[in-house]
Amino acid sequence: MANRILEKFRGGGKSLGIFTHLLSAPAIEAMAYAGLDYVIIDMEHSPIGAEHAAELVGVAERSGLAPLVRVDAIERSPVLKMLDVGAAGLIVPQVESVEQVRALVSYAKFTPLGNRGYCPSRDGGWGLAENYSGGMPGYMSRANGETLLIPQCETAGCLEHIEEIAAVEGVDGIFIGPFDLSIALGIPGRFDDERHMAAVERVRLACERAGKLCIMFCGDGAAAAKYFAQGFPSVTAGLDICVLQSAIQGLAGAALA
Ligand code: 3PY
Ligand code: MG
Repeated sequence: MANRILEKFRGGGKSLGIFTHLLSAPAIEAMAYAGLDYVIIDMEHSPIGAEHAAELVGVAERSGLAPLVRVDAIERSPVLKMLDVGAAGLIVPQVESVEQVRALVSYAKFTPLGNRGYCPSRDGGWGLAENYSGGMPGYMSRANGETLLIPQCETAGCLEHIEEIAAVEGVDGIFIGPFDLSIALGIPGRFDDERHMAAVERVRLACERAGKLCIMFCGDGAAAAKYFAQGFPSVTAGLDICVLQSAIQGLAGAALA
């Protein structure tokens, strides 16, 4: 299935996504009608496990949203499992070093880029999906080109080496985690601080120079519009449970005013 975030990036377009912590199939289906390109199933900051995440990958895909998964460790097992079940891309948190990024490439990309292990899996329709039409070599090279490996920049180590990390072959983009980045900079939650804004722009430029996708996370549509205007090709705007909460708070406020 077409990877909407990648297609938009290659075409010079903007893509918009959201994190899900509701972990609900109907919620993902409902979001697909609302004009988003992708959903990030969050294994880092939610209790979701691999089996449930795999089901939601299928739900998102059938609804027309590119299913991204944020894994919860820089390890072979979660990377391989989520790619095998058909994630269109992986976001990897708390990356600190170029060495960790090279290890991730070896887990996530087939040879010649890496050392991803192979077994017939849902991702290739167990050998019968469209992306398997060129047989095993065709599937492997398509998976390498179309499945996104996206480390997060949210630690001091990653920021310090961001130009080198963004340029690593096999890295498809960088996802900025503004909360953890602000903690790393010693200014928790101060996204308007010049040091935070400079770090964010540094990551964006590193990606632009390397020809890689750069995804910014923020809390709402107005902030997303600002980041698109700054030149980000993709923005993840919010967390579905917070969007729901804020809509209900608005409703209650209007009803009880
Ligand atoms: C951060 O802001 O630290 C993130 O990882 C976004 O979820
Ligand atoms: Mg984070």
